[in-house]
Amino acid sequence: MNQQDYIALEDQYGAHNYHPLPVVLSRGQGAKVWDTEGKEYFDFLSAYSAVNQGHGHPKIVSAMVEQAQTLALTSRAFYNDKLGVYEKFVCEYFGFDKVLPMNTGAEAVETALKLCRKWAYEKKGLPENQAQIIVCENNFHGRTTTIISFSNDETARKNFGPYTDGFLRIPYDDLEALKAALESNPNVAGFLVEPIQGEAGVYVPSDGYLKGAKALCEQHGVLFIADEVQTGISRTGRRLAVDHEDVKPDILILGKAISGGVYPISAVLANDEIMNVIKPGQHGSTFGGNPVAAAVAVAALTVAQEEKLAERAEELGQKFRAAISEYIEGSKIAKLVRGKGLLNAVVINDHEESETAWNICLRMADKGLLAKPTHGNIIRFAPPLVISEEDLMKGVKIITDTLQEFEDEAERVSMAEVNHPDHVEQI
Ligand code: IF1
Repeated sequence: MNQQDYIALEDQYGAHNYHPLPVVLSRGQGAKVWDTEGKEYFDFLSAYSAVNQGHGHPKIVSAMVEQAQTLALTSRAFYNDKLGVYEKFVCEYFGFDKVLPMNTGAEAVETALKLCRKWAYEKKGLPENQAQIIVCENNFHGRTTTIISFSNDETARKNFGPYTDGFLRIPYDDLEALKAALESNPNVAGFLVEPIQGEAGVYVPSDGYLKGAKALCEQHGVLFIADEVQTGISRTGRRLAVDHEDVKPDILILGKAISGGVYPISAVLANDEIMNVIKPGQHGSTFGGNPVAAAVAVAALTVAQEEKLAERAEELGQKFRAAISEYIEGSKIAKLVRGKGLLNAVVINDHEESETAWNICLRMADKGLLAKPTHGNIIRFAPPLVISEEDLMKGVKIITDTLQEFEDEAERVSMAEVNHPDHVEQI
């Protein structure tokens, strides 16, 4: 089968809930992936930051294979010899009393919301069914019915109603708005926030925002819930993005790279006074905390630590932004680069519905670099954190060469317009 055949299969038999770049991948190693015809690419998406440790990491893969050959799934109806070991490891790693293991990011967000509400009724004493959770505009926390209920992305939520109640939405990166919401609503149980908004276009809040938000939550006896599904596990140059401001969330949500991308694993961490409100039968999952997941997560977190991935992300991220900024200074097509660590985005100087960012991604793929637009005019760049500096800089060259080609083409079109306005109009 050739690439078109594979694409045709997905097109015919798969639901059309994605719009992939026309690249068919069949192998990955470290920061590189290869398509079915053997063409090599730098992976600057990392499966939306799930593959921080690089494709096919031998320690993570062998932990998975060995455990799958030994015992894969018991359900939580019985104890197993891997779960407790992982739970102790992850709690000590992030400094919490307890963890609740789940599988996907959205499930972990749901878990955090349930935990927060239950805590609010049983510990804070809110009247039953009145708890409110504050969320931010342009949030992205997953795809479940409840989560999309508090999204303001019409594509994600339209015609999936009726929606779940109990959420208040305020502007992101706005402490005054948070303060006002907390002061005017006595029934607030928690504040759910992404330390950097990923889907919104790698929107980094002002310095001090997370610290200020945590302080306001503390003042009002409200739980600060950090969704680090995308920003966690060393991606932004610290173990967690909240570490940049020394903020300790009351509830921490992890997913994606806690498995190194080989297996769906997510986790919710909290201290006893919160986590202990959940009793047997009140929450769970068939696969959550299974032996393969437990072994994989220990290996993936160990790799992040041993290979100093946070330090690498910090250092390489600065080099990436410096190189791209230098190019952007003289650029008409790229407006700015922003991000932290190796979670970055370039904003294209065009309106949100334009095809420019998509076309740039197609051209970069031709040249051997994979990235994806978000919101039409923003391109996210998030390579695996194990990428070598040399490969990162080769990636930068592909990005800037491609942008330059688009500048030159735009220039030619506008010159043609000046010289032959009628001719251009016909095109
Ligand atoms: C899709 C973006 C990334 C997340 C945060 C929870 C989840 C996610 C902060 C849910 C998931 C994804 C899922 C993927 C696209 C994607 C994404 F473009 F939307 F922003 F990563 F960049 N919290 N993010 O970012 O985790 O249930 O998927 O395991 O198409 O939905 P999940």
